[in-house]
Amino acid sequence: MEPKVVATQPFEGQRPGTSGLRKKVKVFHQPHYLANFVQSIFDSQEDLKGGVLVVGGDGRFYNREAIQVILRMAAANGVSKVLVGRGGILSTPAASCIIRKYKTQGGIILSASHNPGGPNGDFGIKFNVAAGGPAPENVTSAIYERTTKIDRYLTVDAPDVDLDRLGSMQIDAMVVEVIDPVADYAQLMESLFDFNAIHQLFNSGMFRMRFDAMHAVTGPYAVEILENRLGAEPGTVMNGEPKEDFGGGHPDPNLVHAEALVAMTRGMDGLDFGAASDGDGDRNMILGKDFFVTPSDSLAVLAANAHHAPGYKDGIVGIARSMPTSQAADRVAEELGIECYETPTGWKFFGNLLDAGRITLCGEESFGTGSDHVREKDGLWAVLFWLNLLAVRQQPVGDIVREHWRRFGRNYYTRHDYEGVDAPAAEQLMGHLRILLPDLPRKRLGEYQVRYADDFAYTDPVDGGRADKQGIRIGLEGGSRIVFRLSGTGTEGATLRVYLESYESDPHKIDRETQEVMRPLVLIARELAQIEARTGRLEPDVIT
Ligand code: VG1
Ligand code: CO
Repeated sequence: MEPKVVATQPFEGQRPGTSGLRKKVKVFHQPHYLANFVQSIFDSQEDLKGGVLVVGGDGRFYNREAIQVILRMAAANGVSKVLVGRGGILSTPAASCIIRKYKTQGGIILSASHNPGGPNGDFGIKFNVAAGGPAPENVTSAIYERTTKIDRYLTVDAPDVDLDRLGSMQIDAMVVEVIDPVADYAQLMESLFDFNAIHQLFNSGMFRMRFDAMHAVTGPYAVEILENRLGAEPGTVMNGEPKEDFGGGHPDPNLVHAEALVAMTRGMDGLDFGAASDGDGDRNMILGKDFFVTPSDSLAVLAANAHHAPGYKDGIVGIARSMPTSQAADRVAEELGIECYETPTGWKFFGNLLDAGRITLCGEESFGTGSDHVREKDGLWAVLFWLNLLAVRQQPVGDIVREHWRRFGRNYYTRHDYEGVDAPAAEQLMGHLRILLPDLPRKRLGEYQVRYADDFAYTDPVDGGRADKQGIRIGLEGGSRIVFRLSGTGTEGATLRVYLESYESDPHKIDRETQEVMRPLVLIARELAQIEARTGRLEPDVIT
């Protein structure tokens, strides 16, 4: 059948952000909006013609409809086969796993991650390349360029595909194979971690945990892996049923949005282990009894203990962390005698380092941890890594982390987010900081002498690609830092993120309360950026 050519006009603002194109559902609902972006992927990625494409999403509102649009357009654009998760479901790391395992030409992932869903919530779409990772800058730029000139898209007249039935179907010449979204991923996890040891831990009767899937995509993955394969008691997975609106919640696994889980780990009867994942399953939060593991520490602890997990028994070759992530991992890398890379925010910057075999582990302060097993951060992977560690070391979470601090020192860390700030005001605030930069290195801020101050720029060591203006970085004596950047994933106004870090090497001073330790730095950051005057905000909306 001849494809149908539909005339269209460019929409403004289809430039992918930190992780794909994210907008309100209402924006995506405009006629042609989604189709324009999808056609721009096909027009700029020639390998997809005659190739195989993976499609799936986090199950949020508009997921199923969007998949039907994409399937018809894929058929019209000459894709030979699409692998789609049953029910339209694929967690972000599972999609990456499937792209790699079946050597496909790429994938389209539908998600706005931790942003709320539902008719008034957010939707998102991103393209992942054949290596399995988020499209690098040159690819997202090519897609964006195309969206600014697009005047037609291709589709076919075909009925909806039954996404709930496993097996193969056709749309014209294209095969659509509906696959089990969990099986390949679960198999990969079994190959990396000691499932017997974790099984014994659950069987011991001495270990209590809950995993909060936050009514998002990881529910089916967590039930299959934790309860069915590892023998955790039924009910270990809470909020395990994916819902289009995430049960009205904010599927963001942090101390604020996973409050109920956090409460279960506190006090006399607190759980030994609590964990949560986000909308699309790539983030993780790790909790012990009365203990919160900051994501930056989690990366450092996993790096220092990687040899305990079968998949990493020969050690790790290098580590990378995003710029605002604390420098805790750097100290581990130094001791292990391996490279540590500092990259801009966003998982796409880890892809080349992973592909080139320069790093094994990588992570971000925003509850993202991962390795070379896929090309996305991976929530359940991190949870299993911790479980493997707990099973081998037979110590509580808090003891493992405290021991780590005694050995490497502690990087006290906190992030303050000011959400929904007036966008021009936020830009001006950043502009103001940029003006201050040249003079800062000779200044004292409070008790601290400034060591360096810059607007972070990155040159990819593998392909030489440049990324400028990635955030204001102010290094203080003694290893403390203040970082300012604007979010690239929000859909309303601007979000200002202030990242603060303070290093303590004295083993007697590693058990202090984080916000208390950070107070002087918080005040310096507020004053320097004139946060109250410029945004009208006295306090941040979210502190993690
Ligand atoms: C945020 C995080 C960043 C993460 C990105 C995508 O981006 O800070 O570290 O990679 O979200 O994560 P930003 O630009 O809003 O700071 V996810 O789980 O939303 O795909
Ligand atoms: Co996510």
